[in-house]
Amino acid sequence: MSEPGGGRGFGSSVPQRAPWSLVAATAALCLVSATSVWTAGASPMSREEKQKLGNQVLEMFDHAYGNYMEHAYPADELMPLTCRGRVRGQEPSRGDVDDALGKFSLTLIDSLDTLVVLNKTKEFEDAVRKVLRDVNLDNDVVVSVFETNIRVLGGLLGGHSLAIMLKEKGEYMQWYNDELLQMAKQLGYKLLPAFNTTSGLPYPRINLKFGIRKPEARTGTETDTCTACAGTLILEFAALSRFTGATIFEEYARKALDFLWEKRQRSSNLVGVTINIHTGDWVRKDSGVGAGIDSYYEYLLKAYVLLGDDSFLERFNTHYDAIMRYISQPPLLLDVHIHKPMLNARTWMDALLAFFPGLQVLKGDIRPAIETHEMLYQVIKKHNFLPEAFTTDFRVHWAQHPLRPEFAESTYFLYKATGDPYYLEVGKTLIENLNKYARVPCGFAAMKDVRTGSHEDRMDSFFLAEMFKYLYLLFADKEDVIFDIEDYIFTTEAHLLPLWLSTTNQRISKKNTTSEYTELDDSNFDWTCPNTQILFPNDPLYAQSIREPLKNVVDKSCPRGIIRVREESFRSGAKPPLRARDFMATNPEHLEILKKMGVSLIHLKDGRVQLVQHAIQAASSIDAEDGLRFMQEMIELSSQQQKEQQLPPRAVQIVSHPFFGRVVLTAGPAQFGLDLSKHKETRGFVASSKPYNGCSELTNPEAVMGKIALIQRGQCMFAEKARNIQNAGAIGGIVIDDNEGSSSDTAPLFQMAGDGKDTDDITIPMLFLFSKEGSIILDAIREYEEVEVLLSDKAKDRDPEMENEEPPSSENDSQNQSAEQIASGSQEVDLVDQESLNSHPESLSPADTDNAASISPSEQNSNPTENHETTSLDGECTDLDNQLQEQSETEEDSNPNVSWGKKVQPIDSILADWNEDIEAFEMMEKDEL
Ligand code: DMJ
Repeated sequence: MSEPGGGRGFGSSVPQRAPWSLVAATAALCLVSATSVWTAGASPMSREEKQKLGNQVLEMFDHAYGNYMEHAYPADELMPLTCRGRVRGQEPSRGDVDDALGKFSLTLIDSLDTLVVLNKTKEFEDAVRKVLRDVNLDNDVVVSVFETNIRVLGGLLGGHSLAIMLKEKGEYMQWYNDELLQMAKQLGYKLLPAFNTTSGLPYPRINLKFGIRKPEARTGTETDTCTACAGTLILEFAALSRFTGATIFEEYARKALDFLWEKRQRSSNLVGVTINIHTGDWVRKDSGVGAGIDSYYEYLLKAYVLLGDDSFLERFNTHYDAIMRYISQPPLLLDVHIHKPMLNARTWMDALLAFFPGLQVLKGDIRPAIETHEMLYQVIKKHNFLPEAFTTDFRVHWAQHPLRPEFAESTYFLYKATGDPYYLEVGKTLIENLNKYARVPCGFAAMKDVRTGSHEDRMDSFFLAEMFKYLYLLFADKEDVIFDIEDYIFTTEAHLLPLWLSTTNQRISKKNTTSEYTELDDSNFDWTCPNTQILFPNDPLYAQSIREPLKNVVDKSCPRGIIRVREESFRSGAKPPLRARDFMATNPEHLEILKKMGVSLIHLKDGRVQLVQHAIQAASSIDAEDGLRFMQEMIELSSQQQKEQQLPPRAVQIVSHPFFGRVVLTAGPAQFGLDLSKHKETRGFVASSKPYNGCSELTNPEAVMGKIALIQRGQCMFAEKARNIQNAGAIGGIVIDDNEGSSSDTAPLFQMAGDGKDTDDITIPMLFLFSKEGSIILDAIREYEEVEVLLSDKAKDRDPEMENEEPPSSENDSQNQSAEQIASGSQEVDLVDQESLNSHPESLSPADTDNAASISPSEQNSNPTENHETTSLDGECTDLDNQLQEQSETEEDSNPNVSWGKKVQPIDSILADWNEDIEAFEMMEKDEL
């Protein structure tokens, strides 16, 4: 076992112990030398260009931070569309995502060390004073322990780390006397009651004022937490212990990590997504590197770097080996089951896994990092941002994008590792897309739907904590940062902790950690600093040569074709006796088969049918397994069905001054009037109709003539409103919800149904806005009088002329139950989910009602593509390739900004490329669970 690291001192080298740790420390010393060996490949970027981009990042940060401080502070977050602060309790609840908000000026604290990285020392000094003056950590609010740790505790510690660095330099922060650290300690003590479980795993939530147990706490009844939630504490808690000398924090975080390690699945060495904090049983047994697990792995490796404890590296390496064996299917990273790791648990990936290439750089495993990063970049090029989830054939699964920084983080680390200017170009694209699609007059707005370009009224604090740091550092030379970034490690929220902590207050004895490391075979693991000569064996085009074969992976993928199937995961020749797609609830033979498989069918009052499996009731274990397979298929079909029923949202884009297309609102479509899909759009000034409900002949036809009429929802059918405004000469209509406070951020969109009669007479486009989005237009009218909007299916690029006019403003998962869960207990599938029937009940047409009642699994799969996909594989791949090409061309036509090429790879070559996968896919089609 090696000794912990070197002494304190800025500019001194990182710990002088295991040379391996040199690369782990953000690839600081070893990999950075690759920058200087780079000689060819993508065109190098000039110093001027890098500086220009760096300055652009600074201006963007000012826009985001300035607007937060001006319009939101002291609230936790900025709502950039309505230009105000998000105060918990005053806005409709968004569920778990609100648990990050503790009424403690979250964004300010999360931004502290970003200010120093971006060389805004004066602003940092002001911000620290504000935190000390204004922030209260004793609010009666239930917050997430995980989020509070990484954002607030991490933010305070990052702020403290840089405050003492600045003080030592002698110019700024001379008055500082560890006040941020005292606050961090106070917060640390507030979080400790969460660890009062027999396992040592923390409760997921805590009341900042009342803790866990007190009746006023309103929390403490939870039984489960996510692995990342329990396993992402060690950096902040250990730093707190080492800074203050109070060892209890590091002890608690270590104990939680020890427990997770003990509970890893022993044959696969993987961990599940959620765990019972009392029993230690895995609640969700699917395992990946994204949501729910991500930073657990990150913290094992980084804990080794920061604390110099080899046991963390051994654990990380053991998990990493398992990840590369089971989850990594280059360029994909796909979830598997911890007990059956050869079995994929889903066919989509989430955006959080985009941090993983960065972690692989830290580990020194560059090739798979380059591959996955390139795949992600192609998804981004297609949709401008990484959707929250996307399928293995790179289609959007969840369309939101809350301005997550993970991809920028990996881009930064890959640039550090390879020195390849390609990654600078990638960063430039990220900057352009943020400015083009997410920038609004009052900050940057999360994307509600990357396909339409519509926004959510939300700018998360991690956008300031992480995105701007990584983008700035990507283009910065050493002299552009006022301290040596390589003396620090980034936490998962990109807060900076100094590496000298490894030798400070090391009073935590290793007796607290498990002692079984001797059992582990670590012969595969490299304990030496990766040599850049080996990483890039005299070949400056190394990274490019890895990326090149992946260039068309997104455009030309054969749907699901690149899932590697592990043949041993299937019983030979096994397939469920009844495929979900063939099932008919009225067929007695099918019902008999269901019974044998332990699946019962429940007819619900509303006409839906529900399937429930009790494995124990199956005729045999083989039948139980068949039942499990059938249920999994049914879940997939049901989810597909729900998606197909959902009409994509439409966009209302405000194009007049001062918005210039920058604000895009999510709107619901109508089942009548002009269909805005497929490139159709209507542009015009808006005018309120009189009467506002539009339920009778308008009394102000002159005001709405040739304009887009605003009408309030309620009191008559949507179609009636449409006819009245059309008769008055309106060229379109926007119905605004009369339920105050409603928003597409929190309520499901629906389509406005007709009135059950023929609606062919309605020819103007009609869209629906919830009240919050509607009030953005109403406020704009009040302020600017003339407000012009564009109604379409997808936000259009801003008018270049307008861009010239206006310089950038400087003012300021239920369906992922694991196989084991199903086998051991029961699972249910609703064939038709009420919420996905998107015609609003207020005016549900008879046709919709019929449709809802008659949906059955056998009808639902009548789509010839789907049937084709599962029957004839070779033909399928060819056909799907053509379909994808068509789809790709259509999207390209509709969006001039889409930059992926039309270069058509010969079909033979695609087939050759994927031959192996096609065979595997064929196997999967026979036996897929
Ligand atoms: C950040 O808060 C942290 O990086 C966390 O680990 C997961 N991701 C969010 C931002 O996407």
